[in-house]
Amino acid sequence: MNKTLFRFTLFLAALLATTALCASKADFLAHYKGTPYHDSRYQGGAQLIPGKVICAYYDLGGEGVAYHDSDAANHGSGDLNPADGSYLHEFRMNEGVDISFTKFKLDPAIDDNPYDKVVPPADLLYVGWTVPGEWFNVTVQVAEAAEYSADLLYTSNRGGSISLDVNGEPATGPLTIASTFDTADPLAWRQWHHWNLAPGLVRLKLPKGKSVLTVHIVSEGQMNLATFDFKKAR
Ligand SMILES: [Ca+2]
Ligand SMILES: [Ca+2]
Repeated sequence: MNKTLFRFTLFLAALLATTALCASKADFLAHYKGTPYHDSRYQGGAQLIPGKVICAYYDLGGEGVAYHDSDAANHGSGDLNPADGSYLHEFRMNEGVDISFTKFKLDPAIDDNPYDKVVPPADLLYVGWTVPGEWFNVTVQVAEAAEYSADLLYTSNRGGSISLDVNGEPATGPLTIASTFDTADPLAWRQWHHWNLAPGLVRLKLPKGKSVLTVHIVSEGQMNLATFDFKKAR
């Protein structure tokens, strides 16, 4: 093959790959029935990248569309956190994804405890009671096509793994989550509240504009997932 023909073949291959990527995105978005989360307090629509993607603001659309959860009950909102008319206790309480929020200044300490590797913000909503096979979608709005990395704010009682899809296509493979279990903590239930940051855990390419991220619980579960802080990768 001469040089010109070789270059042309490379160009054609790249063009076909780009076209396939755009086609799969358009195809996925055309059929996707979920919509960006909004409520009386959060009206931001699609979550912005770069920026902090809040897991608890996963999409509207229900079981099988915007998420899959192992049971229809919300074990946090309206259950662990009894319905009392407050925003945090009743947050998405009729949806299957299990949600709670970080609690500070209690005795014994819950989320501001001495075993935190990183102290999270107070009253931060997070997805908990995670089980392998569960997933949730988040519609995002991406400022520019680029490779991005994200730091995950989380707790993990026994380690495990998650993965992310972009517009229905696997984008990361399994990502190992380090355990935050600490034998020094005398309180067994607090093993679910040792917060940590996994810097640069996620690395993926995103097209400009609207996309849907799917967060999968791959193994172990028992993780609390709060935020993915996306920045352009370096
Ligand atoms: Ca549930
Ligand atoms: Ca669950």
